[in-house]
Amino acid sequence: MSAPTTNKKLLDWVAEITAMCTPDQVVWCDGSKEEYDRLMGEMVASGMAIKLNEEKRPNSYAFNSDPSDVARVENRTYIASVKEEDAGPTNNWIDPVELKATMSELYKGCMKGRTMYVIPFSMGPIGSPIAKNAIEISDSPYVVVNMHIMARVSTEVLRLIEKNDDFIPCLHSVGAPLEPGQEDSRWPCAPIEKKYIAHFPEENLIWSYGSGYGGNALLGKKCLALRIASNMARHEGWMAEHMLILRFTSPEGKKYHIAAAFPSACGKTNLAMLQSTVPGWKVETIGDDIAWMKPGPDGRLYAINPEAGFFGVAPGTSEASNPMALASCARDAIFTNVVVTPDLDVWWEDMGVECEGGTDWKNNPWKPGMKDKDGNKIKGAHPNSRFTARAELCPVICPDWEDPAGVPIDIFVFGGKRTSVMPLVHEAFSFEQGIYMGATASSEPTAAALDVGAKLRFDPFAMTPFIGYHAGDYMQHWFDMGETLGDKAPRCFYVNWFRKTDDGKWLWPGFGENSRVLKWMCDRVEGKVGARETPIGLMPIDGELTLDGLDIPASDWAELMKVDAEAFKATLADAKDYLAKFGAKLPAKMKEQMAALEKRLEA
Ligand code: SAT
Ligand code: MN
Repeated sequence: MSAPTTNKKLLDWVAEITAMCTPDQVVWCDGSKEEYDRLMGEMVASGMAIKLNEEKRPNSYAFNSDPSDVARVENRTYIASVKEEDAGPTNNWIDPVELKATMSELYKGCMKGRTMYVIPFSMGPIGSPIAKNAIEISDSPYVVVNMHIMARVSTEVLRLIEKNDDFIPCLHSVGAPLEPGQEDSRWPCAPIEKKYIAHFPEENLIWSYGSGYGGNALLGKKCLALRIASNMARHEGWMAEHMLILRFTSPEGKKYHIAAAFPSACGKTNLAMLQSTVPGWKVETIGDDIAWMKPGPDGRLYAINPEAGFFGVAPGTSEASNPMALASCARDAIFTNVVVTPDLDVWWEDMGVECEGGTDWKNNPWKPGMKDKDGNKIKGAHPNSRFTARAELCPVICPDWEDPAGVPIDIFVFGGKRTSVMPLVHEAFSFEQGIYMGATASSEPTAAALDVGAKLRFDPFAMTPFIGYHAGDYMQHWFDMGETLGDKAPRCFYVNWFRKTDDGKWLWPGFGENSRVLKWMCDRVEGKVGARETPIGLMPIDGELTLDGLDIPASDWAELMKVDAEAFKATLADAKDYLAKFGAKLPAKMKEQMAALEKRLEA
């Protein structure tokens, strides 16, 4: 196949990788439907993909991964900056020269017997001033079809690369060369000790080896749009954040844009597609995972969703929890590691529908309630099984979700999962206190035996595994952005949907009812409601956060709104311990925030 570009930089890079990886052939991708259908056809023929029932799940496919390759591998993920101190305490570091030597050895001949795909893609609407052009080279056809959904794969990107002579190179191999005559496995990958997810921030370069799953392999997502982009953003004066973006519109038609950061398993995708229970107020989705934000000409912060699809966790997605996500994958979707039913549809735990059985994610016959030899229930779908769905199919996708200029952010929301202490909602006194809230976002350790007695788990801005440089410098970048934005900075709030009573009952109904909290935030922005000052921030005045139609006893509400100064002192002490690991890079402004909070709690 002759190369469909004249860009020398790109041709040289492709030639260099071809010589190193020695694929049987090189295919330049164009993102067309024809290409998608052809690759799916080939994968169905090879047994890697299952074509689902055309009536029930049109144009959709299921895949099962190798049981060793089911999620991101954080302990094999590296920020290979030239200086170790630039990777900081939240990242693994290897000297880039050493890591390149190790990985080059692995890459040598690694695509033997395979096709090498060259995938031109844009993160963000093609040509948007906030978007980035990139090329992923991969030997996985599964990666190609997923990239078709998650990014904008197009030859138009080649035209932009020719014009700007610039792209972000992303190299990926599953790390499983084939000898002549050797039968391929259904999900080729390399053993864990050979997996590397490597980032070279000084070169804006990504090298991934050995895994075919999710963020390890779809390099536009966490590797580019968060780790590499966060580092570019800090130098270029913008922000790459692990945030959903939504539009919340009032009955009068006033639009508010909210960006929210939550650690995993806190319902980010559900909030992004929330169905409002506040009469007349409506949520529209712009993104469910990543926000790229830049100050606009009017000095406000404008956000785009760099992705084109959702790579959502399947288990727990139901008509009750997130009907909009279900609708998004009703057709044209890819499912990985779910149950395939005898009528060739999909199923997963807590989907809210009965299942008689089928083939589980390990390709074994499966029935609900089945137990292993130790008497433990066997799950049909892997807990990290996923749907890959086109954002445009989401029934509540915002009409402006692809606006190249982005949407102006009014509100930042931070949060974590805490069954006690943290109230339902509080607002920061200032943007700088908002940064403190984001930086100390925390969740309780799980009930797993090893965690008993453990301290809170901190996950600053839900970015711990995704900050592509020193986390102290990252926090300083937030303060710098605050200075740039001045009084145009978004208002900051902290929420906790997960409070429980002492006997384990949820205090707050959650899901669609969370819209009541969002409405209170918009009323605050609008100056329609006041707030009561507490040591930790500004909180709703009773009656001003609407509870109409909810059956919440006054005592439960009091509990949801309680600020226990002693408990907060303990949380602050934990936060100080955690932040100590940033050493001299902990911003002075963060220390000021901690001292001010301490003083307010003592008063
Ligand atoms: O596998 S991904 O990194 O894309 C999803 C996730 O872990 O959040
Ligand atoms: Mn995520």
